Amino acid sequence: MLTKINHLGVAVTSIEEALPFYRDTLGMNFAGIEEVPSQLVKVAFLSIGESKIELLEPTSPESPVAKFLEKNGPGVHHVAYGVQDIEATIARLVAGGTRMIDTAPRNGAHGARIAFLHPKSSNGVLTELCEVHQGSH
Ligand code: CMX
Repeated sequence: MLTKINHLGVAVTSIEEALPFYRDTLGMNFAGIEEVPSQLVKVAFLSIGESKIELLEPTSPESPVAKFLEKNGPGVHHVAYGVQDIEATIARLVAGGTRMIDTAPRNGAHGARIAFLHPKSSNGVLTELCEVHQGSH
């Protein structure tokens, strides 16, 4: 069902301020910034080998990431798993009693189709399913 960890999401108050640590101090490859209006966030992508980090900066006080920062401060926000068939994975999770935030996929950054599980159903870890197609990240 899951193929690998696709990325870790890290909530930051400012991508501009956080980026030098990941890009310059850790030496990760910086692949650009994209706004995801449906999630009210701006996202910076960094990679090292197969592994990716997304820095998430809220674009509105209504953003889930703004609420997370208010409550917890900056830090790890979610774990995203790659899946081959997101509809089938959602259906399997729902059938098993998992509480989903998204019962239908929505568009994430880089053309991926994504869906979040509720952290109450995943031991307090906000969990994302991520169906990525060839040519996107
Ligand atoms: N990790 C773990 N727990 C989280 C969390 C996170 N990232 N965000 C919220 N929670 C917890 C809260 O601590 C709270 O727990 P308690 O009830 O024990 O206090 C509970 O979830 C409800 O949180 P809330 O602050 O009251 O906020 P909301 O109910 O308004 O929203 C949630 C919570 C998870 C439904 C919402 O944040 C959401 O829909 N998240 C998914 C979408 C998202 O985060 N998008 C940004 C990522 C963009 C991308 O990668 O593309």
